[in-house]
Amino acid sequence: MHDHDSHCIFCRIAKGEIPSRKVYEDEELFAFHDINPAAPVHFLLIPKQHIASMAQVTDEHAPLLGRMLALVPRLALEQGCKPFPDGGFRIMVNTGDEGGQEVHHLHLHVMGGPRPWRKG
Ligand code: DGP
Repeated sequence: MHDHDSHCIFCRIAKGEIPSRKVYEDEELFAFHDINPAAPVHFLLIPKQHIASMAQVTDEHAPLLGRMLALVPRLALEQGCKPFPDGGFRIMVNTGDEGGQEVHHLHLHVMGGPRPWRKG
């Protein structure tokens, strides 16, 4: 149903083939804790469909990307981020080598919680 790359670690996580600490799942999306957290709250939100990075995103992906962004506030609160404006969160999308992307499956980093954080 979804484009799937059997060599992609995040495709395999979304399928449950590689274990992760799941935060959320629906038909199109999957979220799980980052294995190397840079902040007290740090999870990744991915489409189940294999999209290599933000650089591959086109108009046809807009509804999917919209769903991803719209889900973040709820998941961030559920994971312990304090409400805006005292709390809040950071969304980061590394893209390509020079963008610092290591895993070539589109993912939103969602980071929050009390500072200092390891990154920024
Ligand atoms: P990026 O540099 O934006 O591609 O970030 C990739 C993130 O993915 C990095 O923070 C660590 C995380 N990560 C890599 N492999 C795994 C894994 O097998 N499980 C989990 N939970 N996270 C992973």
